[in-house]
Amino acid sequence: VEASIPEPQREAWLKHQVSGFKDKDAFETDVVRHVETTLARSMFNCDESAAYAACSLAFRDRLVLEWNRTQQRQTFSDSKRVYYLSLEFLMGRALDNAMLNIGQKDVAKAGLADLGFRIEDVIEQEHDAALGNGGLGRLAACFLDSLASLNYPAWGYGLRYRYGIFKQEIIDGYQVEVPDYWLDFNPWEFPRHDVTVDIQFYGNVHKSTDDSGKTVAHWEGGETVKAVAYDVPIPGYATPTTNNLRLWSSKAASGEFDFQKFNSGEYESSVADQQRAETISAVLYPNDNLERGKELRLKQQYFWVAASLYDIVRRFKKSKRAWKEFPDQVAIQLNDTHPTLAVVELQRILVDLEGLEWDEAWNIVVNTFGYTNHTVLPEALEKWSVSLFQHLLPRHLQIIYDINLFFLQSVERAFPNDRDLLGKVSIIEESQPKMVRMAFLAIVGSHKVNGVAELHSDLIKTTIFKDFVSIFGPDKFTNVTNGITPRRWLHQANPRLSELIKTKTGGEDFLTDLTLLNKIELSVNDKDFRKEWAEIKLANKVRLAKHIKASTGVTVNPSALFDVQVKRIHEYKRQQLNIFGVIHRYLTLKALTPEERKKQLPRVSIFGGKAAPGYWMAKQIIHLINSVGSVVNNDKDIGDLLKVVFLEDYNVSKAEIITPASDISEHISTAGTEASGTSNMKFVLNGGLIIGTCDGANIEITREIGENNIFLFGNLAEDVEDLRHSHTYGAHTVDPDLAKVFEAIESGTFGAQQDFAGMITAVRDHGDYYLVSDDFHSYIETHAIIDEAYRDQEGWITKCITSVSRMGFFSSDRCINEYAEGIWNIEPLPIDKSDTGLGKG
Ligand code: CR1
Repeated sequence: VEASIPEPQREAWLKHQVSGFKDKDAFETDVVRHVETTLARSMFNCDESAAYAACSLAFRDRLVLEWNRTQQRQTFSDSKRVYYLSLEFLMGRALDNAMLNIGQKDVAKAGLADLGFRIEDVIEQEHDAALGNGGLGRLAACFLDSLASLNYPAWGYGLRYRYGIFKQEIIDGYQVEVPDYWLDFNPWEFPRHDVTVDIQFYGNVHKSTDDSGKTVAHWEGGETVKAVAYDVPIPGYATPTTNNLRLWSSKAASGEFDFQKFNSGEYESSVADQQRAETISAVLYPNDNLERGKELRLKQQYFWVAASLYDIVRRFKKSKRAWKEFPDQVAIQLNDTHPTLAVVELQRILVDLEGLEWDEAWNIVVNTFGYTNHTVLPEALEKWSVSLFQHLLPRHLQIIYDINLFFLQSVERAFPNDRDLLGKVSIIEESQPKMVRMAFLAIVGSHKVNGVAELHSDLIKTTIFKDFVSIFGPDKFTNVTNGITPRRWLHQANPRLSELIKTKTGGEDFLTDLTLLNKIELSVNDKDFRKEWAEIKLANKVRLAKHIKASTGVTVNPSALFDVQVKRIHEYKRQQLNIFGVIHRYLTLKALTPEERKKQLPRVSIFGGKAAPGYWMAKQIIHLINSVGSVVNNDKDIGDLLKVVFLEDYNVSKAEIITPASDISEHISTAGTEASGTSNMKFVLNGGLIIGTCDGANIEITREIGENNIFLFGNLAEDVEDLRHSHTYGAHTVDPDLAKVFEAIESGTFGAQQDFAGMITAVRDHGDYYLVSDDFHSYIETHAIIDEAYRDQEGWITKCITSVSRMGFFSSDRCINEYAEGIWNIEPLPIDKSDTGLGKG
């Protein structure tokens, strides 16, 4: 605190302390000032994007004050902090969220109107911060919202990608990827050019003996890259607490470029180093639930982990505490295995740089880390080749070998004569080439391992991590069922429903204690309430219908049943099952007489989601959905009875429009494959029902809302293995209704049949790994039940209201409190309203 202002001068600071706008006028003053000074524009050239910029800057000013105060408060209180390490933060837009969390959206709305703008149009100007792929990244964003809202001292650490997840365009029915350069204007980040860390790669290790005879390892040579911090304020809801998300950006360590080379005329190569360094944080890998083992990805991971740990350790060292107190001050959560190198890096810092004994250091490490597993899919479990490690991080490889040695020795002591076991749990897989198993390293290096829904947490204990349960005992393994923030996913996305709920729960407290939702169940028979409920759903559907028209050109009838599946495209999520079902519906309608058709219930099948650029089958699925759409949507026999649309570029801000507008949404993964799912929670919270398999959080949603309020179908996780075995490779008899669907595709009904051959062969000839045929009949029958249930509108609304009232459990606040108590051992930091944040001196 050398830069601290001395006591006598502090009065002047307090006198001039900037305060947030108190009313509409003050807000307008700030906006006009930002337009005229910060943006150097005027009322004669202020468009919506300038209004967005100025409005954001006005809110940012407010946010920054609370942010500074929060940081000072947390520093002075010296309490334990949690650090959430995630390679993905799928934040979406920030302005609307800031206005709502601060509680000044009404002020902004009125102020913007005075100045000539509609707040909705201003909000629309913002580019999504899309630094993530799907559920894992959005979960991290919901967690940040809850951590701040609950006043926990917490930081997020991630990478500041220059390009987030690509923008998806649909051209002639095919996905085309376009780079998403989102940093043109980003008022929500603060570059900290004074907060930098030098990160080392490659080089070699030599060992020496110090005066006391101890061996010391030195990692030398190689190349250095600079990490620069960019900070993003994270406002809590209805609290001044504003936490920090720190994102690292890579830069060449040695200035801008090589002057010597430049002066000698080698212009191109003079910038090569700079470009190589900047490549590290240039782009987010666009894979969801898939790892590809690319060197640059490992570089990203180490770059981010090393910078974050340096920062965390630097902060701890300022407290002058003894090292053994580190886990009392610091909890670090590993969001999947992506940051697992942090375990090794902390051990390296403690042993190589700080001179601690191995065992003492290791104790600290294990007590500091917790690891969350998000998937059991084998293709998503990270493994890195030993040779890549040797090349890129030679000292870390040695430490991994030592960690493994000591671990295996302890296993051997506990389970003598079990050679087999040693091979099974070794962090090093004795394959060709040898691989480092990151999940095993994360387990060994953490004091708690958790799954993200009950079924998933049970599955990891009985399948992929089974042997570790025998070794460490069952208490190390726990469950924390995922949650979502009701601020963004109800209050922000569905303001009218939020208002209506408020009238029945007695104020806005349900947004901080979601269990209060149960009060609306008392109004389930209240006529006016039900009427208003139905009106809101319809209005949300009208809004989505407009979006569909604008983005696809297709006109849909808002009173049709909206059937939605939006999520990353993946075979395990089974969009193919959905589109095969849609084709079945189409064929059935075609076979009816015009008279019979009139009795059918109109449906709109809405799809959205990105395919990883290299995922051929996922791209084929998108193409089939679009091809079916162009046939069905133009079939005069069908009219409004069936429409099929694919919404381009599904992202967080589009989810905010889509989620409140669904009647039924699809969560239909092969049982045992979807760890949790979180959009299932969002849809139910917004008064939509779901069709789902007994998978992930669907099971707990059923338990909470009751099985009459959910449409479950399909085989159970426990039967999946046997079913897979029973499929005869090469000649699998498919379900007869599905066979008819295949016939239609193969006869060219939806365009060139060879375009979709892969999807059919996967089921018919390649063993149907995802059980599409096994579940098809049950899927079709369940959709027929849904049609019937929807005809009974009164019964349907009762189901919706009842379900919403019972969704309290799925708040990310509940989830974060469970982590805080069961894994991190941290407490919220109470807010003293009179606190100036300047501390006591
Ligand atoms: C899972 O597939 C889960 C999220 C968040 C995903 C999804 O079911 O809801 O994590 N897993 O826990 C993942 O991305 C790499 O693994």
